[in-house]
Amino acid sequence: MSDIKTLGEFIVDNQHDFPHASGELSSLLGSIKLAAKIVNREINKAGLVDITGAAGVENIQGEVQQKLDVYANNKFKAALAARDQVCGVASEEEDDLVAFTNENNLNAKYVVLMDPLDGSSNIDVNVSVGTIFSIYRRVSPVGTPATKADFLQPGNRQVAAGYIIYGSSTMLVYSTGNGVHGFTYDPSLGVFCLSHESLQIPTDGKIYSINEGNYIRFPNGVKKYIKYCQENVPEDNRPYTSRYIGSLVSDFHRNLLKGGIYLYPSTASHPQGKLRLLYECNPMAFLIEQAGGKASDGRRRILDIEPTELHQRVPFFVGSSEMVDKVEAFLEQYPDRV
Ligand code: AHM
Ligand code: MG
Repeated sequence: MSDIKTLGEFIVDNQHDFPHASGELSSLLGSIKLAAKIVNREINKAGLVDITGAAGVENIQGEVQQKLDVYANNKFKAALAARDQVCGVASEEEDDLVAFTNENNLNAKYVVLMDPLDGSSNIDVNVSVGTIFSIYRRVSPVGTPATKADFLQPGNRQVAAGYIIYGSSTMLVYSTGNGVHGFTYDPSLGVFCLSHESLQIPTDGKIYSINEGNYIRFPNGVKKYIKYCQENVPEDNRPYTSRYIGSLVSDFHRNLLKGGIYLYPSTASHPQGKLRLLYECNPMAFLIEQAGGKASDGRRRILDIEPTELHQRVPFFVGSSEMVDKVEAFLEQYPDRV
């Protein structure tokens, strides 16, 4: 038998990476792994919706079917609460933070922020979606309920972050600040197997990912960058390639492996950008920096932004470092909007 390493084994082997490790973060990552498998199973069945009943409709057992993003939120929340390592969560699916009040949870050290099912509008058409998560040490005293301050920490204080991509294969990709590692799910064994150790994004790339339908509403610097990508004729005599799935995790994952940039700038309808700083941009920024890339709001390092609100939005440029540098240079040169 070949030497397969499972995610569980890898986490235990690398536990010494964390200062004062006592197994809590490993256990926490284990609960994310478990919820990922449950959500993966449900997503795989999504195409059967006409047979099993749509969201909001009662199924044969008399249960009301949940929307998948609500389902994913509940499963991740339950898995995180059950292992006693987390004192609270914040989620795209929750208006406010959720503080766990069980005594063991009150004594837990960590909080988790998540987008339980990003790009969920893609499910109906069988396109890849993802889960994004971000982990911090709490700043409030152990033994008390989690507070907003535990969640409003800048991204540079993340202890770990990652995503699950429910794609043609399901993968879990994460970092605890010692490189980025990817694990591919083997459904026959029910385990995530190490498939991409120490991922590094190429410093430059030829793929740009942006919703060009918003073109006329983009800042001038972004328009100039898009034109640069279209007109630029690199050595192989081709312009850059445009690839946009409309599912951040999938676009990010492809660009991480191949080299590229994902852009969600401010637009007229989303003057602060569309993506959420705390549970979409920060975890992806943490991962990309760990992989040797860069994440910016056009001027500032994403990880250095001091958050003020749970659901705060931010313009987002993430990917190969030279590509992000180029966008920043255009935005500096053309600072006006129209
Ligand atoms: P969601 O959290 O409501 O799913 O929105 C986030 C998603 C990203 O996954 C994706 O990159 C982006 O929104 C697509 O937005 P648009 O349709 O405006 O291009
Ligand atoms: Mg989202």
